Amino acid sequence: MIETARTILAEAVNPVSFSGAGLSAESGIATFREPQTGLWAKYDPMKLASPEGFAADPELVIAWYNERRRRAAAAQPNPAHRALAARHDMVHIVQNVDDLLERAGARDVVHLHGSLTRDRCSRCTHRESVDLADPPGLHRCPECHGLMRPDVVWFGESLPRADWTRAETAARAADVFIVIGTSATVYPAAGLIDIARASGASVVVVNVEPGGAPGTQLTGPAAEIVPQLLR
Ligand code: BV8
Ligand code: ZN
Repeated sequence: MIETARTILAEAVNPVSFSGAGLSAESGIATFREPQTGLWAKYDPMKLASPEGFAADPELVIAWYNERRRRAAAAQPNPAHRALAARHDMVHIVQNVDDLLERAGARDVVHLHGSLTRDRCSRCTHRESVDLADPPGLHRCPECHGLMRPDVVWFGESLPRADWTRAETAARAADVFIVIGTSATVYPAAGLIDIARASGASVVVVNVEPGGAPGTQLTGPAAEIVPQLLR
């Protein structure tokens, strides 16, 4: 299958990548499907990653994000991040909020769901960059005194318009859409696969689990498959 996919890619004029938590799994960053480990095992990410969760217990939500920030800071880009980052001809659309693709050298990354590397005010447009290795605790906006929160998209929140537009445009223009390490369950992000296919793109799926989104299936870990696919 890898040869079929490599042929498809060799002929591609406008390949685009679309990835989820599986891209960073081999860097040691837990995916959403895995049960949260340790302290967080008793919490539901769907609740913590929501405005309701933050309103109910802002300290807990900030502690969860800061734990994830520290893990992201300690993690290293894996060979899949590096193979993607080397392809400056490709737009990389990610659902992940870590910065491993950027740390691998990628320049054109579209974060559909925001980034752990920034905080934003829950009331005004004030934003701050965050040192993932040493993130601040719960604190207030210096401009309006609103609570600062991670600059990520929570469940029930709409995606940043500019990022969505860039991703949708890229999916429509793609002739090959490489779907890496995602369960394709969260919308509207997962809808990009249908948009790409409807616009005539060939879909190549890299996932440890067979099945999932229809397309050329490359079953195996991203850190092994993606470098072979893109070399
Ligand atoms: C919106 C940022 C509306 C935060 C994330 C019912 C109730 C409430 C809401 C909804 C509902 N039905 C639908 C919705 C909408 C909801 C949604 O889709 N829910 C789903 C669960 C049904 N969507 C939203 O709420 C979105 N907003 O709709 O707003 C609106 C509209 C207009 C105006 C106002 C409002 C916002 C969704 C964004 C949520 N934020 N992340 C944070 O990270 O903390 S989502 C988060 O979960 C990720 O970003 C990602 O998108 C998703 C997890 O998916 P994956 O990345 O795929 O990870 P997962 O663990 O699921 O899968 C890993 C895959 O990798 C697996 O397939 C596995 O096999 C594979 N894998 C593992 N290891 C490897 C591997 N593959 C290769 N190699 C490996 N080594
Ligand atoms: Zn503010």
